[in-house]
Amino acid sequence: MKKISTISNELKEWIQNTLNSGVNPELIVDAMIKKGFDPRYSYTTIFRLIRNQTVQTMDQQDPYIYELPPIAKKDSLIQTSDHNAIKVTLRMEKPFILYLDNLLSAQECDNLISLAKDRLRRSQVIDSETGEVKIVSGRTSEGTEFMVMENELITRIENRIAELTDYPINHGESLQLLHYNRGEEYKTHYDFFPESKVDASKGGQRIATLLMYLNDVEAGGKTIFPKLGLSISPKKGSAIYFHYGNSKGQTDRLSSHSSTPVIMGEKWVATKWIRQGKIFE
Ligand code: PD2
Ligand code: ZN
Repeated sequence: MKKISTISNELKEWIQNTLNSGVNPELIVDAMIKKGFDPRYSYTTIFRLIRNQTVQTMDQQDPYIYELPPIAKKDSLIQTSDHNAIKVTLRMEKPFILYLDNLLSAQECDNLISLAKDRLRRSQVIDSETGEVKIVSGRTSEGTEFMVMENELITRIENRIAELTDYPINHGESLQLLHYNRGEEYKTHYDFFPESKVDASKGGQRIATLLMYLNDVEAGGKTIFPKLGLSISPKKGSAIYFHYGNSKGQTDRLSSHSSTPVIMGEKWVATKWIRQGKIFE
């Protein structure tokens, strides 16, 4: 079988981050060879990355074209029919990011946590190369999901998110709840799918994330955007909205983000991923 001798941008970034975290380069070369990469190509690629030399990738895409999402036209105090004091406390344009205070009430946060507590299981990730769903060491949290409109609380929150973002409920995936104990983290990743895994019959690409903080974390557990130098500390009831997909089907690589290890206390978040099109009728 012919050996692979090109890498994707995503794999290149993963190798770079892994090298930066101090992993032995030989181990990375071995892993590449096991995955079917040409041995000579694997060694050369790693040497070039260590020496900060250019490595061509197969999917060097055109520059991302920024389009403002519907939420961008809202002002600094946002009202929805059931909740009237969502406050925009930070706004970034490229990529488009909002930090929203008071999206959920303290009672809603507590109720979400108690509903999730009995159904937690180890979180999985989508492999950015293959699209496969799997358990990995880079995501050590536990989580669960609520079906769209599963109960009165979920429906109320989903209606609020739809009004806030101007994307109807059926563009939203099921709400995910994540729980991180001390030491747990979610390493740098993108929320969008690899292009080959975008399924037009299921709403297509993910274009935005709303990440809601359900408790205050004593230390650690920040959401960071390493390419932007942006770091957000969880505050109960607040949320960040970030947008990374445009109408041309492009995705914004500046949106890579992570959750740093919890140092003291625990961390609870709820994530709503929004897709370009309808997931259901
Ligand atoms: O818990 C977080 O801060 C976090 C960070 C990055 C959650 C997600 N990504 C996610 O759910 O995609
Ligand atoms: Zn994420």
